[in-house]
Amino acid sequence: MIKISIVALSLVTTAISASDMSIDMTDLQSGKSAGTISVSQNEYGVVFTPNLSDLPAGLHGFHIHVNNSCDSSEKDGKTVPGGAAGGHYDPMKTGKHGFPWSTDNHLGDLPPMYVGMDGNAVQPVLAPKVKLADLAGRALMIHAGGDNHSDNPKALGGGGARLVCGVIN
Ligand SMILES: [Cu+2]
Ligand SMILES: [Zn+2]
Repeated sequence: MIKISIVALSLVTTAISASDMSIDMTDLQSGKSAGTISVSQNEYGVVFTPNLSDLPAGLHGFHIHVNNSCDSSEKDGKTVPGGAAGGHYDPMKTGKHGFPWSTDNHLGDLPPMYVGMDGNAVQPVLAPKVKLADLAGRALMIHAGGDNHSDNPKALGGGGARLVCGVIN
């Protein structure tokens, strides 16, 4: 009887430690908190569970960007909010934006983030190719526009400006 309880307890402990990395997300315009995204791994991939508010309703491009920074950068004399996060995480050097479940594109290409009419994002996103180990030292980025998972007609899914960002330590 005692042995069974110990096994049960260790299963619970494992379940907790494999989940609940929480990432603080910042609104790049205001510099204020937009909420958090908690991250966990299961047999199907990594699940990103947002708890975000005050965002424009609709679908937003959502990616892992390569650098562990949400700072602005300068491009052609203009300030780019979140620019220091760099491009989409692409360890295989594919140079291509695509679907979250195909292998010939950026590993950082995630399914889009859905924001409800109330401006809140609570719907979890499942990324089938990603492992927790891919996340450390990167940034999570939510874009102003959607994502067609292609470089046409616009590069990187066409999501445009960087809206919300969080560093993953
Ligand atoms: Cu992005
Ligand atoms: Zn991409």
